[in-house]
Amino acid sequence: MSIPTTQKGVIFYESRGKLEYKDIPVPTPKANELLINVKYSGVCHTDLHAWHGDWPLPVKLPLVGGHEGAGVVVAMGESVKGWKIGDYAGIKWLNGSCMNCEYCELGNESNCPEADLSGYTHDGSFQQYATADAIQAAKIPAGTDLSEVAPILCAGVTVYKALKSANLRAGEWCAISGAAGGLGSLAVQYAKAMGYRVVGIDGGDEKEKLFKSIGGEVFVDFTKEKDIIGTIVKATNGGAHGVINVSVSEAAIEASTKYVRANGTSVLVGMPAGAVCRSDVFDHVVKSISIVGSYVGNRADTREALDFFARGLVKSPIKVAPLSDLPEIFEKMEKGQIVGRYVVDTSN
Ligand code: 8ID
Ligand code: ZN
Ligand code: ZN
Repeated sequence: MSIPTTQKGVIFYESRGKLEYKDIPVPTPKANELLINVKYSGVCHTDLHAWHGDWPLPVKLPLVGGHEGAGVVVAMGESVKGWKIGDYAGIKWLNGSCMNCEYCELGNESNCPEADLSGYTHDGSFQQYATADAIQAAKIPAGTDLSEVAPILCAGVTVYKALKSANLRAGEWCAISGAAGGLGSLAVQYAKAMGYRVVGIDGGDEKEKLFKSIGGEVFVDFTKEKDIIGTIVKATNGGAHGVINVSVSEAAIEASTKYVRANGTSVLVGMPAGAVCRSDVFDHVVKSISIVGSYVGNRADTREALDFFARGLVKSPIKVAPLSDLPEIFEKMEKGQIVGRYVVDTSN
């Protein structure tokens, strides 16, 4: 297979700088890395946070973003085991970790102090050829639709792990705040497949339509409903047993601490810039609620999340656009106008 020396990619040189679609060099895989010909990449809100410089963790500059890349292995370093040329592979947020620290030892690799992050500290999937640590790269079964599987690699894995962190039992109520966005639209489906009843919070008729079409039971429109907390408590007969916070809103996160049921868990996933989670201490104690953070997932979570997808229990509500459209996709995302997930096709 002949590998070119240059390729198309979207790169930016400074925070909020121009997103340039242009020819850039094809990277060379290190001894432990795969070179993946990326066919499709999901566009996650994290990519927008990275471009904005929203978080206290510095990004590599210049940067090629993207961390939901699905493609084909075209080359590999000399110490790679368990992969062959032509295999389908996925690029995840966690590109690689040390595999030696106390966190890695227990399978909590995303918490590794040396975590290397695709589209953040390591050039990611908004290019035609990207490198990925062979240990962390996701194995995608042959024959999988690469455009549809792309969002599973971050959004799917993340919400699946977050749902596990909510410790719910079948038949219990799960609230999903941001239910028709990229993560939310997958969270609704994983929650259903895991046996939970779903109440979703998001804004607008198109988002309500998507939510209902993927199995959501009760929709609360935050742009219209004045009493979001009261409505959820009533609909769930006492509050949601668990909440998955995937909106990019500090106010929505605070509300989740109020409509969660006694002994329930509010899981923090979305990370609005500079946000603080406020919870009334009296209620927190008397209702004995838990507020927990959840950060992507490990290799087992990835395998399991992909398995739900492969069995058809979870479908990706995607819109495919050319990679060169990334600036317009970011603009829509900033305005909260995306229903489901955009996936970019790297061939144009
Ligand atoms: O591992 C992690 N913790 C992780 C992994 C991946 C992504 C965290 N994230 C974070 C992202 O960085 C981002 O902060 O999760 C957040 C959501 O990512 P996304 O799903 O990719 O974003 P989106 O597609 O823009 O969806 C956000 C949804 O929230 C709704 C919007 O309408 C949109 O549908 N929303 C907003 I903004 N305000 C809301 C509100 N007040 C709201 N929904 C309900 N109430
Ligand atoms: Zn992501
Ligand atoms: Zn480590």
